[in-house]
Amino acid sequence: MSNVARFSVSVNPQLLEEFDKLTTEVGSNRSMAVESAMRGYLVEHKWTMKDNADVAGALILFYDHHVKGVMEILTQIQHDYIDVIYSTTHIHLEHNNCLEIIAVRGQVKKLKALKKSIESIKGVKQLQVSIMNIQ
Ligand code: NI
Repeated sequence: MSNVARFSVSVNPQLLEEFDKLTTEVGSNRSMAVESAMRGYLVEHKWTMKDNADVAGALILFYDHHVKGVMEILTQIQHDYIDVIYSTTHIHLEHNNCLEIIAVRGQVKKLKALKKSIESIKGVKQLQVSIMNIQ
C-alpha cells in the first residue's frame, strides 16, 4: 500500500501562480507545500472541535484605528470577555495602523464567540488566531 494519496483540487489560477512562485523561491515543491499547508490548517482549526475543552493562546489583530467606532467596539468586546482575556498588548505601528495581541485562556465555545465578534469589526484588516489544546 502506498504512503501517499493523490488528489486533484480546483483553485483560483492567480493563487496557484503565486503559490508555485513562493514554493520555488523557498526551495520546496507543490506537494510538500500543500502538505505543509494542510498540517497548518489542522493546527489552526483543530482547537475548535471540542466546545467544552480548556484551551489557551493568542488572538493577533491588525487594524486601522481611524475607522469610526473601531476602538470603542474593540474595548467593549474585551470587557465582555474579561473572564477569558488575560492580557492585551497594543502596538502603534504607524499613523493609522495598530497591532493588538490578546492573550486568552478558557472554554472553546467562549473563545469561538470572541473570535467571531472581533472578526465582525469593521476596520480589522487581519485576525490571526493561535490556540493550543492544553489538556
Ligand atoms: Ni495604536
